[in-house]
Amino acid sequence: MAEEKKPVAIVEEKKAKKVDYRDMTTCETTLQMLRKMEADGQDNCFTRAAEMKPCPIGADSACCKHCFMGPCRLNAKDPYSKVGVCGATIDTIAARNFARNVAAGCAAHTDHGMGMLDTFREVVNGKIEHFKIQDEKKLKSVAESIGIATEDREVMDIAKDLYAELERTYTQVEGEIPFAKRVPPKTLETWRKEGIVPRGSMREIMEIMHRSHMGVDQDYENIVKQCSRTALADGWGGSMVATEISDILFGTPSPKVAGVNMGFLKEDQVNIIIHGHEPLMFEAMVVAVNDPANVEKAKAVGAKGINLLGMCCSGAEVLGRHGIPHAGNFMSVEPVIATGAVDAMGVDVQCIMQSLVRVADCYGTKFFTTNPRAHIEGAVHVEFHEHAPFDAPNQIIAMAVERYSKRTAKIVIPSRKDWGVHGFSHEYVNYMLGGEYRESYTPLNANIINGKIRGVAAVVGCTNPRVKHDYLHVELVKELIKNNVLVVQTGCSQISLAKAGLMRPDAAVLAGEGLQEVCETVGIPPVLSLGSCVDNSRILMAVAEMVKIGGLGDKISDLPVAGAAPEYMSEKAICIGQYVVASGIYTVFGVTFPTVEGTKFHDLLFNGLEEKGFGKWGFSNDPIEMAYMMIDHIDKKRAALGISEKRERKLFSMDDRRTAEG
Ligand code: NFS
Ligand code: SF4
Repeated sequence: MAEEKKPVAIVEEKKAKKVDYRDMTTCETTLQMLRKMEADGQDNCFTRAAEMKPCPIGADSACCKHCFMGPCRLNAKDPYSKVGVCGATIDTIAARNFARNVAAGCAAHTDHGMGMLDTFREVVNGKIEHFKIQDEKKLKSVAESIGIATEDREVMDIAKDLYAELERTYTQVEGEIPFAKRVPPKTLETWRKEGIVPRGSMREIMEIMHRSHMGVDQDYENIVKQCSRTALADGWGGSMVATEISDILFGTPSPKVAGVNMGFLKEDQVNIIIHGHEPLMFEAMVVAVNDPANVEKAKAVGAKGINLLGMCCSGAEVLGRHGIPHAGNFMSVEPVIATGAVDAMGVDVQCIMQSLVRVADCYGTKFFTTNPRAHIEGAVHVEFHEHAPFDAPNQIIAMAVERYSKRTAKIVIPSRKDWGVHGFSHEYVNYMLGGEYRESYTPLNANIINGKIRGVAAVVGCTNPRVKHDYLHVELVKELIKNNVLVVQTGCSQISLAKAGLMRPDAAVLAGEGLQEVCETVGIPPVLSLGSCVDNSRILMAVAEMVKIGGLGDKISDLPVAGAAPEYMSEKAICIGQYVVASGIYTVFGVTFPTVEGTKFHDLLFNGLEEKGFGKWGFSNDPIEMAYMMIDHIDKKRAALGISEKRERKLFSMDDRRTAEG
């Protein structure tokens, strides 16, 4: 174990800026802890966001630092009045910046997926014994979906072939990624025509980095093609592999009642939070906290037991897979430490704020990095090794127990606990609608055609201190279900809605009449929680299935569906948005969008892509407006399918709403 380093002292002395926290979050436990942080003189991402106004030129993506003749700043108010030193136009500059966001987002998801595949290989080769193939049914169905024979074959033989085939998702230099076989043929045809079927993610990321280098691709339309190709290598590639391998190794989620919020911390237990994205260490931790030897250690210092909670995306995965409680989404990670009740926090990769080292130091929480790719200055590094998966968890537990025995920080645990149903997978949706012997999406399509369900919306993504935390997610989803739109969710967004109680079956009363009837008949909430951000691949599988079942067109872009990430912050979200758009789905983002309105690049993303047979981007910061943008789109698709007449209720547009509100 590395020696404990002192946290960096950059902001130690600075007093947190005074702000009204009620304007910043609708999450009452986060609010309570933000106030505590203020009283304790601690800054947090909300106060830092208030102090550091975003650079307006950067926010519009009107600057370039791709070479050292610059950096070059263009004028977003008059975007064609200037060019960079090399002559690059606003369209080239913004498209190249966007391309690099996509590249980083794709790299994050595909590296995660490749890590899962590495573990799978070692399991298949017999070099890792602690993890096993737990879901043989899933293994077979994934293998069959990409043309691997399964009949009368040994599980391990199928698994070996599956490994070899899926490795191509990353390393292949020519041809199409394996999961392209899952794409509805007409959608795939559009991709082929545009030349954007991904080869392998390494190749696509390499090429996009090359093409966005100074002086290479300087045609925004051509750059956007490579953005789509790279992003698709994430959605139908790296992310899909991450989801499928996780299901094969740890089990495909099925619904279970589970808890969300800070109230699940326990004062009389050793509290451990795992925060990050890869499920491997978390899975080992689930076993380790139940190991009698570890429980004994906790009891020996007077604790009643060990209480394990998740945060962010890996938390969302184990919430659905094992019912492990979830402490909160991205904006709640600093506040949860301020409870003083977190004895240890272990993190791996992605969305880990560097500030956590300092916050943990202030409240006495032991803070560990665990992944060789992600050390943080000042944190203790306890590396997780999948060949000896309990070593790191056991060390973290030991340190957490020690901290419990020496707790000095004042402990304030907010009382709020929210319950809901989590763990819907694409397979479970199939089963719940059709039953075990006739698993099918047919009832979903039928209810869309008969108008009880108007359409399906995926509401996903981060939380962001630049907008009111949880507010956009919750208001958007409420408006959607009120209008009979079934909502599916992943990532931090689903935690916002879980806290608002929308993942309980009785939340169906908030839905429109048709959706309510379907929810009550099937026994589901109107908002389905699907897992982490890589599990957006479950949404892709669901829409592919809807096309396959028939009656709703022959490509994804025909479906009455829409997507949104109202409070996004990460480059991964941009990549997700681009693969969802390239797959054929209208996708609306909030916060800010890295383009200048009125430029050709902006117009391509927001209009032109749809004309080429893809989805398109949309933007709004008003959740109600966002809802009606999505509903209007869903209605447009219904009309094109000739099923709009089945609905009696008239479309309630933004103008109607404004009139109604007087
Ligand atoms: Ni998605 Fe997960 Fe949350 Fe955003 Fe970060 S945790 S991968 S990026 S902030 S939803
Ligand atoms: Fe400026 Fe062109 Fe260099 Fe970008 S690539 S920094 S626009 S000179």
